[in-house]
Amino acid sequence: MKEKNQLPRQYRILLVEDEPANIQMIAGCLSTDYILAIAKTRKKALELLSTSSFDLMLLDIQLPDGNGFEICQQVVANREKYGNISIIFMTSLDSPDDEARGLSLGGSDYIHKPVNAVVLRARVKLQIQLFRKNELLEHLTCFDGLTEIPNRRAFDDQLEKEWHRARRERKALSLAILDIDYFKQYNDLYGHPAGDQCLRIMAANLTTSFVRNSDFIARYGGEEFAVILYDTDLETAIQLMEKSLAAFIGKNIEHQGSVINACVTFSAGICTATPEADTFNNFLNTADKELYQAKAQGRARICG
Ligand code: GH3
Ligand code: MG
Ligand code: MG
Ligand code: MG
Ligand code: MG
Repeated sequence: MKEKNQLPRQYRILLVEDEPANIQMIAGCLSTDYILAIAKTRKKALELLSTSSFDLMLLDIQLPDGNGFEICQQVVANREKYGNISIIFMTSLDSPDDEARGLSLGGSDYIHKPVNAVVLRARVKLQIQLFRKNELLEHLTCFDGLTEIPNRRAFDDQLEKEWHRARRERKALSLAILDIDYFKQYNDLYGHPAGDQCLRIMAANLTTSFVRNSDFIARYGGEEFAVILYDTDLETAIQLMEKSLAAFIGKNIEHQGSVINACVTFSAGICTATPEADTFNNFLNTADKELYQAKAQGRARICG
């Protein structure tokens, strides 16, 4: 399957190895096809893992200041910090017990030293291919294929996460549900492909309207979108959404079937949860009710 809108990228490998001769041989083997970083100690490996992102780690077990099993355990237990890296052990510990241990700790492969260059290249290539497939699968699971923004599933996960974070950190959390006005008529008048294009423009407009790292936009379903604004009170959320609506109207997408305007507009309902009040279940419902109000009051507006 071809990856959409994604240029092939160079994969990054972290080599954790303390023997100069091994480093030289492995670097010679891999550095033309991959971006390679080298750590000679456990300390350096963990430091590099927490400051840059890698796709694969080739992990020696016997290191001057610790061992590879510990590194693997630490990475697997702290994925948020160290990322979704694949791990290949590469070691002279060749007992079945050690090999089984490495694999049970989360290693994807276990290579015995001395390493054969051809075998190493083949095994690394295989792990990178698996990594790529996982990446693609993750993308397909969480992103909407039409607009290339997060989908409903990703939204549900994010909302729950942000809800708990807002409680913990005692912050306000705003949620907006948006719905394109008279979109059925738009499809009827201009055709489904034009409708699809309109949805893409809507998504792109939201992407440029909400730029903070913590802002989260999603296609909620059909012609409905959702925006999660962390640490944002109702007044600010409404202001931001008004701006986004104005920018969208400014795109001037002709819509002769719209009763209110000659161009495409949207309506939005916003709800803000404060740490002490509200329950999670009411949250989405309230935003939905506000959206209904915006529609009832004439559309192309924000209610909250
Ligand atoms: P309102 O102003 O009350 O929101 O009216 P509306 O016509 O926008 O609402 P309605 O729910 O009647 O219609 C939504 C339309 O959105 C109907 C459906 O065909 C269209 N739609 C949903 N998903 C897609 C899509 O992926 N592509 C296109 N082109 N249209 C879609
Ligand atoms: Mg060693
Ligand atoms: Mg709708
Ligand atoms: Mg509807
Ligand atoms: Mg609609």
